[in-house]
Amino acid sequence: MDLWVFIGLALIVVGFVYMLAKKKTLKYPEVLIFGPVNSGKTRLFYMLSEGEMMNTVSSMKPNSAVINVKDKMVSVIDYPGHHFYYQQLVSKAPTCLGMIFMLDSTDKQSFKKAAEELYELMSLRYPKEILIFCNKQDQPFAKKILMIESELSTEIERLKVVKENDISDIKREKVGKANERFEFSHMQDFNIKVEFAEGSLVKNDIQEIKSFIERVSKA
Ligand SMILES: Nc1nc2c(ncn2[C@@H]2O[C@H](COP(=O)(O)OP(=O)(O)OP(=O)(O)O)[C@@H](O)[C@H]2O)c(=O)[nH]1
Ligand SMILES: [Mg+2]
Repeated sequence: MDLWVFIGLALIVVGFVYMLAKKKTLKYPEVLIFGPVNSGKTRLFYMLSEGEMMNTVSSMKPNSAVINVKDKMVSVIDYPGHHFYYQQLVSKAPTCLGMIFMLDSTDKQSFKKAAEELYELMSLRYPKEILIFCNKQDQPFAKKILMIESELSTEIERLKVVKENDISDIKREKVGKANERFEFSHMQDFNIKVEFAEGSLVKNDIQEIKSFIERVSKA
């Protein structure tokens, strides 16, 4: 083979390997998906990253993928709902663009734990953008968005009273307004925006999630 052809080919191969390595190490702004076990996080992850509707099983580790959002590259990370992964999520929270907090609207038992995790996150003051998605609205016993918001607010109000009187709890920032019943909109005073949406992944109802990702990616 002609020497120059060989050098040319070698340069192309080196360039290709370099670009692959760079793509792997490039860090894109992140959108986190969290929430209780079985709420639909991984199903959503595959809808966003592969555009595929698939049945999923309980995750053993986080999934991540880079997606193109209106010509911006964004990394989407889906954490298993087990509390074990909560600390990993918290370490990403200060730098992420936003978080999608998935709920199974039929699983009332999971709301208490969800409220505790939301309370903790809000007391840490990150993430600044949270979308609480009330999933599985195709199911006959799914609770509606207003009912879920009210139940979460009641539980957070209870936590607010308990934790504010806990003198060992010194690092925690205040959640909500003093002397007022907790409402998610109060978090705007601390520059935290919490939105609610409802839908069903099996019915491909993810427009509000996509709009949320687009909006936070623009920032
Ligand atoms: N009926 C119904 N089922 C859904 C919906 N979204 C997800 N599922 C199903 O719920 C089950 C759990 O979904 P996953 O996405 O695996 O749940 P997950 O939140 O990732 O769960 P963990 O990884 O265990 O934390 C799967 O069988 C999904 O197909 C929905 O909108 N309606
Ligand atoms: Mg999962």
